[in-house]
Amino acid sequence: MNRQITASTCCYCGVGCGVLIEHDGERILGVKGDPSHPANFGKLCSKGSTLHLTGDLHARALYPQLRLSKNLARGRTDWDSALDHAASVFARTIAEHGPDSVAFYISGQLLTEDYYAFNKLARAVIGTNNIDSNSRLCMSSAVVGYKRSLGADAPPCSYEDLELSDCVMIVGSNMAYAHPVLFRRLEEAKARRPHMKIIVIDPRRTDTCDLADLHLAILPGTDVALFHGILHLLLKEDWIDRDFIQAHTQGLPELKQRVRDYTPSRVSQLCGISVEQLQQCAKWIGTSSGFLSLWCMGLNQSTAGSAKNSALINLHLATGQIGRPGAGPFSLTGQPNAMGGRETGSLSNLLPGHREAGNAEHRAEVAAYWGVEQLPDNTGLTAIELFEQMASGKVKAVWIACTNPAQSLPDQVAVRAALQACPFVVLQEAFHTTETAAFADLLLPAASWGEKDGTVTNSERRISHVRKAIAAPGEARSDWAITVDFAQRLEKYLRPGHSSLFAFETAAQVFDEYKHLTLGRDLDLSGISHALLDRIGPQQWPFPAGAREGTARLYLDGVFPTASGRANFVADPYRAAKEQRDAHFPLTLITGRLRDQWHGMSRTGTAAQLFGHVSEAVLTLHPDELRRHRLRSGDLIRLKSRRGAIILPVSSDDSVRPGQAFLPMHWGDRFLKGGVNSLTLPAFDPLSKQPELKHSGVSLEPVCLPWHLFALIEGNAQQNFETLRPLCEGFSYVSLSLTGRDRPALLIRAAHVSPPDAQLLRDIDQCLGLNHGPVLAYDDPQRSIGKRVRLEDGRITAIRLAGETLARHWLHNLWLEGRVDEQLRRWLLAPLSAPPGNGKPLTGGNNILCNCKNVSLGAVCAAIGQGMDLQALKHTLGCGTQCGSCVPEIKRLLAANPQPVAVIA
Ligand SMILES: Nc1nc2c(c(=O)[nH]1)N[C@H]1C(S)=C(S)[C@@H](COP(=O)(O)OP(=O)(O)OC[C@H]3O[C@@H](n4cnc5c(=O)[nH]c(N)nc54)[C@H](O)[C@@H]3O)O[C@H]1N2
Ligand SMILES: Nc1nc2c(c(=O)[nH]1)N[C@H]1C(S)=C(S)[C@@H](COP(=O)(O)OP(=O)(O)OC[C@H]3O[C@@H](n4cnc5c(=O)[nH]c(N)nc54)[C@H](O)[C@@H]3O)O[C@H]1N2
Ligand code: SF4
Ligand SMILES: [Mo]
Repeated sequence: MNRQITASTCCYCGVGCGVLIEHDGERILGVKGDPSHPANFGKLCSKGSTLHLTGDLHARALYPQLRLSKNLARGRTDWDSALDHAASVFARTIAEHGPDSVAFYISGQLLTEDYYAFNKLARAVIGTNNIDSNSRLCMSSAVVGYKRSLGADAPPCSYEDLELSDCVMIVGSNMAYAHPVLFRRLEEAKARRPHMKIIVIDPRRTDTCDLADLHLAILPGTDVALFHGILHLLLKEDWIDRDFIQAHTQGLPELKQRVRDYTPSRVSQLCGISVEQLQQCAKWIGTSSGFLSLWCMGLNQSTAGSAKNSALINLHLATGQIGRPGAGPFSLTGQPNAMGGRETGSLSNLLPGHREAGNAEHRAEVAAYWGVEQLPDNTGLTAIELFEQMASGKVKAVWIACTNPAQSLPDQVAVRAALQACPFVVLQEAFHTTETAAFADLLLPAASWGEKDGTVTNSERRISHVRKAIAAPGEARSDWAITVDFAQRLEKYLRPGHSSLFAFETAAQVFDEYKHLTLGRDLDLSGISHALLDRIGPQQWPFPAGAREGTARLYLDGVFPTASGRANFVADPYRAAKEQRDAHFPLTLITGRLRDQWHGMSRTGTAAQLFGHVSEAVLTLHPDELRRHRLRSGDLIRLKSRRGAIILPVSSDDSVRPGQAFLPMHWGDRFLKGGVNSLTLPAFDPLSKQPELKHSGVSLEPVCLPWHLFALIEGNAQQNFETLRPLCEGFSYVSLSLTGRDRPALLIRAAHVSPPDAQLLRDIDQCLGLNHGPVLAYDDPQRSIGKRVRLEDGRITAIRLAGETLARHWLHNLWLEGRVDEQLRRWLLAPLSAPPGNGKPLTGGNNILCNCKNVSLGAVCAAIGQGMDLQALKHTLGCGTQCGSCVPEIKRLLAANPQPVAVIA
């Protein structure tokens, strides 16, 4: 076998780590961190280091599929027929209803070249600004924040600043989970320079708080009040930089007026924190020599997202903490190329090169470069509006690429109705399994990680060359190539007789055309090419032609890209989140990330190992809330908002405050019936149009679902998923996950008011391989109880419990251990179902704390019980020694179980 290494980047988060892909030209065999990549210097987190285990081919979209009517199933077709059909439908729709009757909804996970091709297609060929991306759900408040406060959409800092700062404030970001490799860097910096203060501002006590000197658990949505309260104190104590303010800013007088009312006592009340905490926070910010802030979705995903961003940047302007090492407002980008999307103009209101679609001069510049008469001046639709207009019938054809809106947009009931109503839905996807795929009239298979060539920009403005290691499976093609091919076909209808605007043959050519649109702009990257990146490695923009290296920091001279050259203080008032808790919906639901899952789980959900840390969808509530609702951990409840309801188990966790609840964002309808975003609200920020995904008002209701189902089947998890999930559709509660490591299995839990008819259960058993062969079964139809286990080669290979499922933990564990004993045979053939141990979850839990070394929570707890400290745990169990993602959690366990003080005799 011919083993090769290809240097590329990780396809997950905006840290943008370099990876070395090990492959044989056909299959990817392993991944390692790239020691020479300046984003990670060889480190990877639990997601990056398991990339080669994800992306099961059974889940991949391999061939174009088309259906000619909504009530038909899609059938396989070829690329020519698929794209000809798409071009004719788009052309007809545009001819009959105008260019704004079609739309594109794309993604921060596309490469820069893909984005550029889509933009040129929408704006130059079709003449619509209806092109928006999932970055609308992610970064658009940061875009507005930077532009309003500083004049351009540019994070001014570098990762290195995390090491050079004296006070790092992490706001609405759970870096330990969402930007882990960067968090490791901060941990190391703090260990080296313990005087560095770390402040975390998050309603929940997350793993990120493990590093904090101060955690402000503010009430959800109150950040603007907090920042104004901090500025009030900075002004009062004279912890401001008068010279900087004088020379480089404007607008402080209005802001002073505004923050006068944000007194410590008022702010402490609004935010639910103590006056002392507020004062401590202001003091560290005001008196540190280098103040850096890092933020993410806790600020952006809010109806006050733009105000939150600018109120935070105000603090940097007041203290002059910008434009020097170790200082500055540093927005962490979520997706690997959300930055590239902003650069190429992939939000409806933007144009390539940080231009505005609403600016006539900008439109004329781009039109001239593209050689078209004009660009559209109609306002384009943003994500939420786009789906509203699909529902109302105004948008009649939509092209969705590299995003899964039937999982990730808020108010799913409305989103799914919109997708259903839209006459022509094209989906360009790497995986055929997503919730959105069910709505696609045309499914186009896309190449994915390891199979594509292009560039991405990470959070610190650093552009990396993403290299292809292997060919895409089946007939999957690169995104830019699909777009270019479609554009050429559409041009025949819309620009007959003109030469093509899409004469691209390689990704490098697309990049070279695009980069000239950045010439002379704030992000000027006209000096970069794929070849240059290969020669000198990843570079930070601006990188104008002739430059020898990139730019680490912006605004060193205090000159900002505004009309006056001065940065703006922004004096927005604090406005509460849209949905406050009330008598009907007494809890605030917060949504966010898990450590080992990525968004809708199309990729991470194919690797059983990544379910080891958190195995299923659970709502976490403060112990007081459980008591108030008379619930115990594990009980099923109906969680209701004004828009929808889902059923799932609760668990007790004092990291959320009373009055709040937390649910990971990852569980869509495939993994948890209904999906998380059935509950969330589509209300958005007036400037950034970013929806308030973080907070919704919810209530809990008890449910009475006496009939339970538990099933486990070893073997082809994806295939089993696809056959079994539809059979469960009629049950009220349905939750799927994978389990195991070397022998992965699909796990199903379901519950319903009454038993299903016997045929459905037989169908389920059929799929589980439990209708024949070496199966031990006990059925009591009278009581609707049944238990079946398949035994092969002395091991359990499938399990189905129906009626009641008390034995599930015990059986799951027997399966994990590959053990079969007499006790099992006796229990299986006995009429009563009570299992040995009475059905309690296994002590310490089977949950895998350390994914790299496969160390369970139970094992770590047992070792802590024996008196081990972190070093000893690392030494004996190996946990925390590889990617380090589990170290914060281990430290928390250690803190919760103080070691006995050694007594020296
Ligand atoms: N493991 C993993 N990593 C990822 C991703 C993933 O899916 N999985 N996705 C990537 C993407 S696209 C993104 S955008 C980032 C997101 O990265 P983060 O924004 O760090 O992640 P979240 O968990 O969504 O939200 C962060 C925190 O905001 C807090 N929060 C909620 N409301 C408020 C509030 O009103 N104020 C404040 N101050 N905080 C609040 C939540 O409690 C949560 O802990 O992660 C990226 N990295
Ligand atoms: N409740 C709640 N909802 C949220 C959030 C939240 O915090 N709370 N966060 C929001 C945020 S910040 C974000 S960024 C969104 C993310 O939401 P989505 O964009 O829906 O997330 P993904 O599941 O990553 O979708 C990317 C899709 O692209 C496919 N894909 C992978 N590689 C390729 C490729 O190379 N080409 C193509 N064409 N397809 C590919 C994947 O299979 C996947 O289905 O979710 C948002 N939704
Ligand atoms: S931190 Fe993890 S997920 Fe993010 S780019 Fe690096 S390896 Fe990938
Ligand atoms: Mo995101």
